[in-house]
Amino acid sequence: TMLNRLLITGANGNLGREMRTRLTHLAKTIRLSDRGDLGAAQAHEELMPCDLGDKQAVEELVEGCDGILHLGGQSVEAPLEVIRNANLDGMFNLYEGARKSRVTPRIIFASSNHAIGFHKQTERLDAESVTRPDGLYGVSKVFGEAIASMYHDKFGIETASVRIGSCFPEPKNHRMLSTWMSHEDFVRLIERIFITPRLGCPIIYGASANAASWWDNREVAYPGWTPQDSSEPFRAKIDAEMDPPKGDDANALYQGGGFCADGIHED
Ligand code: NAI
Ligand code: 15L
Repeated sequence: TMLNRLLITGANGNLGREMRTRLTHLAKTIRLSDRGDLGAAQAHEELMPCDLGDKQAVEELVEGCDGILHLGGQSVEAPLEVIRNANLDGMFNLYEGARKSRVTPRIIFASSNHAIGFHKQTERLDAESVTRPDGLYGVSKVFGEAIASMYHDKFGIETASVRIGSCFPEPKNHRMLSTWMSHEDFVRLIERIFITPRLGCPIIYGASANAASWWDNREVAYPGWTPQDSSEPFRAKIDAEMDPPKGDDANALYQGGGFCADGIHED
């Protein structure tokens, strides 16, 4: 084990439930948090449910953790009020907790491709590319990356902001042939981020080794992550199940796909 206590936020979510069982080799103790009931604690687990918008609770949550996998938050488009509480206040509260904690944690922030979603699918992006959020959700991920950057420059807290593409058991449509990341590749990335001696504050695109990828991680090769999986074996199945999106469909035009065509959710 390389960590003493790893905090996983969003532990009841899609990725949180996967990572709860797949990261047990990384830490002596795994502290789990989400809003709701987290079920029964295993011997190596601590359960600390709370709302990310609750500053005092989040500061207590972070205290004593040397690693944080921050998956908690609003994970699709929503009214600003919802996004503000979970992704703006929540991110600030987490980093204030990290700054005040007796142990400075290394943090993985689950950012999203929706921070860059309005780039065309014909473009190739790297960590230097400008952000082009495709909704308030995407804007909140840009904010999160900025919080991580500021706490690194001001206080030396190290964060990897991972712009996750589509992390599901399988790619579900043609767009995801470009954006898909397997759970296994995500686990390997998390291992490398916690193992690398000096992390800094990189932005890393979270995608498997897809032939149709739009993203280039060459500038952030130093953690030594090489994704092993590829969406290509799923292409025939997707072709058989659905037509590819038509030329003027957001799913064919933009990296963020359908999020780009959605309106704003009013409060
Ligand atoms: P999810 O929606 O299944 O899980 C998010 C969890 O956060 C939920 O269990 C929810 O209860 C919790 N949460 C939401 N608001 C909260 C609050 N105010 N206080 C405490 N907990 C709160 O999302 P998923 O798919 O597991 O994604 C995890 C993270 O990765 C999210 O931050 C998401 O934005 C990001 N991400 C995921 C992608 C994917 O393909 N699954 C793609 C890009 C980013
Ligand atoms: C995300 O950011 C969402 O959290 C996830 O549910 C997917 O929609 C993913 O992006 C995607 O773009 O496929």
